[in-house]
Amino acid sequence: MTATQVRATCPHDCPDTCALLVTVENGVATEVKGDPEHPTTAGVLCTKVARYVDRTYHADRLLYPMRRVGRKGEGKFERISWDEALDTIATRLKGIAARDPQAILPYSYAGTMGLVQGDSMSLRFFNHLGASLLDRTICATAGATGYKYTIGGSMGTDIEEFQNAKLILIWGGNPIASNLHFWMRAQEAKRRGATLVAIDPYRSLTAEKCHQHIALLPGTDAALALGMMHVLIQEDLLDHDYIGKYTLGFEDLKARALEWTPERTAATCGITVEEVVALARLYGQTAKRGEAAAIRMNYGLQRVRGGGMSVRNIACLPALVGAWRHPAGGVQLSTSGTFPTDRAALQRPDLLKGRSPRTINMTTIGDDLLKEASPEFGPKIEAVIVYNANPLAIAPDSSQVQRGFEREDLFTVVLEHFRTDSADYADILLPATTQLEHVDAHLAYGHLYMMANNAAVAPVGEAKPNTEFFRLLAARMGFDDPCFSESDDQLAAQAFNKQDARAVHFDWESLKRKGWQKLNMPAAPFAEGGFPTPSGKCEFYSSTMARDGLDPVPSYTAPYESAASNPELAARYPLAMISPPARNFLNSTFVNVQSLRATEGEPHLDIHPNDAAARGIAHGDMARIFNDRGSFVARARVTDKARPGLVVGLSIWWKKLSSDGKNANEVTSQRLTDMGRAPTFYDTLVQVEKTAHATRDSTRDETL
Ligand SMILES: Nc1nc2c(c(=O)[nH]1)N[C@H]1C(S)=C(S)[C@@H](COP(=O)(O)OP(=O)(O)OC[C@H]3O[C@@H](n4cnc5c(=O)[nH]c(N)nc54)[C@H](O)[C@@H]3O)O[C@H]1N2
Ligand SMILES: Nc1nc2c(c(=O)[nH]1)N[C@H]1C(S)=C(S)[C@@H](COP(=O)(O)OP(=O)(O)OC[C@H]3O[C@@H](n4cnc5c(=O)[nH]c(N)nc54)[C@H](O)[C@@H]3O)O[C@H]1N2
Ligand code: SF4
Ligand SMILES: [Mo]
Repeated sequence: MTATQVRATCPHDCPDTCALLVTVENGVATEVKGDPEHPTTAGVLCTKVARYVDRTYHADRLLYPMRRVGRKGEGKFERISWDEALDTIATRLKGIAARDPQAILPYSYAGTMGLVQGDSMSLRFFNHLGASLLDRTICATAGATGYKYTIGGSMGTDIEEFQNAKLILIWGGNPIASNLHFWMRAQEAKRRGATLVAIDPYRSLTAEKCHQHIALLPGTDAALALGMMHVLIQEDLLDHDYIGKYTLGFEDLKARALEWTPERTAATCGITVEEVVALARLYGQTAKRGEAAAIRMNYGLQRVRGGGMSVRNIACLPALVGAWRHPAGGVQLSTSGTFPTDRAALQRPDLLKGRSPRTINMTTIGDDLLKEASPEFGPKIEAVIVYNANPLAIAPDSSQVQRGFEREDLFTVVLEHFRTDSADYADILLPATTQLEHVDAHLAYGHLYMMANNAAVAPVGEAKPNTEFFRLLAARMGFDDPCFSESDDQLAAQAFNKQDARAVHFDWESLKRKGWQKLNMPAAPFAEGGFPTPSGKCEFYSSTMARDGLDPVPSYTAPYESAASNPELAARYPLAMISPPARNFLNSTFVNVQSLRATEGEPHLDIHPNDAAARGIAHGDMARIFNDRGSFVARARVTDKARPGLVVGLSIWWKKLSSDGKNANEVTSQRLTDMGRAPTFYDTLVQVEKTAHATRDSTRDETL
């Protein structure tokens, strides 16, 4: 028996984008390990992907195309051939496109982060067709927009520097669950004497292990940052030289920050005055001593009405204290903007040939699927092609999403590995390859390496890569542009723009051999300014924001759903609910891997002892969580990890693997953030009551 090792890349929507080594014996993958030589992976994988072989060869993998024979959502299918599947899809899409191709909608997100299997051939197809465009907002656009206004693009402190920081604010993130390799660096910093502070309404796994935890109310981070600015200014913990040379609009910022006394900040955030003052001093004094003060800002704080502004305000802090001067100082939100990705080559927007189709926001898919044709909306959506996404589980206001996908006149195609909640609504369900079975090129949003993924094994069953499905469908539709015959390797070779100094050394063949290659980037990117904003400075005042109709100076907007903004609603639904990722799932991926699901157990709701007692709820009781949009049940865990007034339902469960066939998105809303048109998952008021609802045995192996 000969074992070979194949270089691969973790495809999941996780900042770490680990380098993998796949052991293959007789054509079968037997082990997936972290590459010990890749500096950020350092030979370590999370528990989820350490089980990637189990997921790949899972008994429930979709192996061949199927046609729905039951009701929508019922999950009854019969096997058909690829020819029949492609012919059926092509015939339906041609008929719709003859009336208006905008009635066809792609729905995709980051099931794989690959630049090839993500959106390359697929968007060539939809651009050529003239289908509706999809606004891919479900995760990161609020913060990305707020950060861009301030810093100029998604770039910041290199993860490989964080172990040298003396202070790390872990702001709105839970890296033990969602950014493990950053956490390894933070722990190294801690061993070297750094102070770690978690800013999070919930005492997460990470907050528990930090020196300090500031449990503010959800959605109030923008206010906390303003309060910190106030103290930094009042106590002159500023880097005047840095501010003078490399920032714009300090006087405007100062005037605004002076309105945010520690008292006002503390009252807004639901914390103490001392916490505000001490945090600002710790941050400002660390930088003043010339030591590295770093912020790892993440996604948890963005999923509220003011999420974009929260990110913007926090992104102003390093420039005020000159933290960017140190390679280990500054802030990291996402590194994705550091990569010179050549999306135009991959996605070919020129195939639109001057047409500008309407854009549908993936966050409001619930409402949009139910809209009739109108001059403002355009044609009714008649077909949805779902790939790399599970909208029935992950999109907000889930019962509305379900009503949309239930429409008898909607034609739905789903490409998947498994029969997910969304797959159950497919008219045609197609088997897709996993990362071990296809080729891809990757960027990362938590480190600075270009990554390659080689196919380790042949496709399982009749599974095909996303690219191949769109190639075959393009041929069936009669699209004859040569771009539809490019191979996955040809696509991958166009992933990065070699004209850009950061990627001049990019060569696909050598990247495939090596597995990874770091971008050319200076260690402290903004030590001497050089921000990619219109002014080249860190913009405390942003004229772009003024032009976009936004407050050009850091400000605070209360959540849509809070006692401060909507007392009437808060009287009926007094508890704020957040539903951040569970450690053993990746969004809704892996929920069907029995060993991982067993570790999470079943859907839980963490509730503070006071809030539980007021409702007669004891630890282990079943709770019903509800508001005007819907309800779901979960088992109560009475714990002070949730601050008073907050309940936490770690997510994202498959609905059909929950006892009531529902999940946390029953109660989340389709309202959008202040910037970036993003969802407000963590801006949700609910009421909770004890219920007798029986629970299923979640350790039971499911036949899906
Ligand atoms: N294991 C695992 N890893 C993942 C994922 C997963 O599902 N599972 N998902 C991946 C994806 S797609 C993403 S986007 C990231 C998300 O991962 P993170 O960026 O870590 O974001 P979240 O998990 O949404 O939230 C992190 C923390 O923010 C807190 N939080 C909630 N609301 C607020 C608030 O208003 N202010 C502040 N300061 N904190 C708040 C939550 O309590 C939570 O502990 O993780 C990626 N990695
Ligand atoms: N309540 C609540 N809702 C949330 C969040 C939250 O924190 N709370 N987080 C939000 C965030 S941050 C995000 S990013 C979204 C995530 O939403 P999605 O991107 O939809 O993530 P997943 O649920 O993991 O679904 C991805 C699907 O793609 C499939 N897939 C993987 N690889 C391939 C492939 O190569 N081809 C095909 N065809 N399919 C593939 C997987 O099997 C999986 O079912 O969820 C959002 N929803
Ligand atoms: S999910 Fe994240 S931590 Fe786990 S292997 Fe993939 S990239 Fe690494
Ligand atoms: Mo995300």
